[in-house]
Amino acid sequence: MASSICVWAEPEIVTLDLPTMNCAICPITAKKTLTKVKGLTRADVSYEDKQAIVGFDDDQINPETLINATTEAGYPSTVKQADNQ
Ligand SMILES: [Cu+2]
Repeated sequence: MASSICVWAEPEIVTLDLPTMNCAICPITAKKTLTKVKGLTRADVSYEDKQAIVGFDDDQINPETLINATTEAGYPSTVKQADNQ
């Protein structure tokens, strides 16, 4: 579970809140935007939850890169604290 000290090049996963997604097309647009980001390994965007589960290679990008990408597409996002659910 705890992976704060991780020597493996294993992809990070963050959940982004995308509160401005307001129709069924939004997650498609958001996903398209995210998948253009180099280093992205996964993008599951849920309109129902207004969030995106995003995997990325933290050698190449960081959550801020992802936030910037969605914000540029019109969906300002924040990292949801993933302590548990
Ligand atoms: Cu929309």
